[in-house]
Amino acid sequence: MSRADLVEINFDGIVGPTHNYAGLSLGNLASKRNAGQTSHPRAAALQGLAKMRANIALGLRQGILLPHRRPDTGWLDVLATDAATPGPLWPAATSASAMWAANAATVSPAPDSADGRCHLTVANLVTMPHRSHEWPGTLAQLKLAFAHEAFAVHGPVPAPFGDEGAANHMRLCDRHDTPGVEVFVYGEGGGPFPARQHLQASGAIARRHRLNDAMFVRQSDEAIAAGAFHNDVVAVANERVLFAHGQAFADKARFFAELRERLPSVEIVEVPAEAVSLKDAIASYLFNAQLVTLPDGGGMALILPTEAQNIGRVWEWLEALVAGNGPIRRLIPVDVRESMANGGGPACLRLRVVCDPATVDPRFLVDEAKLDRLAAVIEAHWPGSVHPDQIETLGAWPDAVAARKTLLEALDLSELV
Ligand code: SUG
Repeated sequence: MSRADLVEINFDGIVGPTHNYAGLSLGNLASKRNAGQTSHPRAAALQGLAKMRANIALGLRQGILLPHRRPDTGWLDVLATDAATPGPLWPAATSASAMWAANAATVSPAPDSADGRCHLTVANLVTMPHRSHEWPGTLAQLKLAFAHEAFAVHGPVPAPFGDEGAANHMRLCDRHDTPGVEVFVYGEGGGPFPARQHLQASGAIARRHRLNDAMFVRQSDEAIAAGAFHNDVVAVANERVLFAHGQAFADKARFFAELRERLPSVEIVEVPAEAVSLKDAIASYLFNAQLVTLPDGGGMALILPTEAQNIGRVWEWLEALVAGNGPIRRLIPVDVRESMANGGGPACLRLRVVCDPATVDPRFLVDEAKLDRLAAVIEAHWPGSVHPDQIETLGAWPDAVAARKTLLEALDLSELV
């Protein structure tokens, strides 16, 4: 069974005007390392747009998700004793973390579901306070973008079961439009850093999405301890290819054997720890790549952060990989340095949805001309730089709120204000 109208669309989160380095994410080494640095929201958003342009030029379909209203004064009103006076909760209320769209939702395309609909469950992101208040803003967008009856958009899995969306979910299939095996990767607590994805949450999503074929795979404790706060820092899948670090999973022998049984055509490209250590994998973010199928039989390409070129051992390994006869034929480095400094590579910035583009609200789809319009708004209204110490002084930050409003107006999406 295949449906030729179904294609993969990458929905990238646009970096909001409040993008800053407040060091909020325990277990995310880049976020801790860069805490207190000056960020550049305008450059960050433009880097994101440049990545989208490059993907459109490759012949890929592109969508967007919008920044949320930050600071989230509604959230502060509930939590802070004096919501008008900046205090310790302000950095968490001000974070532009919704840019990492891989954490927006878990998406199960129509061919995988018993009811033939594409299911989306918004991620609750309960583990990190600064991300725990993203889901209402994300859900509002998903309900608009995917209002067509081809989709079923679900609310979050209830707390305390942590769910971080597509960052811990991989889909393996012969082609995007054929039924796939959905792999949910969860962590167990007990290590130095929190395990953000809980098995109970993954199980609930698989049931709710009425999946015909789902697997639950434990992330290795070493990976979490080394800084892989999401599975997409050490593994990525596309169609029949799984590209993963040798230490990504707790019991890889069992996982790989079972996967081969369920999808005999699967090709597992494993990077052994002897070639690239977990430390180098996390420093270079080579797995936080968009592994995409190029149109017209061009094979697959890895769209990875330029940081992957900075570690000789990593880049040499990748060059040897594409020189061989495997399914991954091209390496395409992209500069998303501002997002990387908070632990978000090219893959973190996008949410993949396999669907018929005609069923998506066109306001969430972009082409070159629309990206030009968005770039003009960002150039004119996004701050050039922000230091986290300014967050207190900026308080309710009316300029940031107004900047986002201008962007929404440019997209005819004022109902999200
Ligand atoms: O949740 N960083 C994000 C990065 C998310 C990356 N996404 C994926 N791997 N899919 C996080 O840790 C840092 C914010 C700060 O420190 O200011 C932050 O939230």
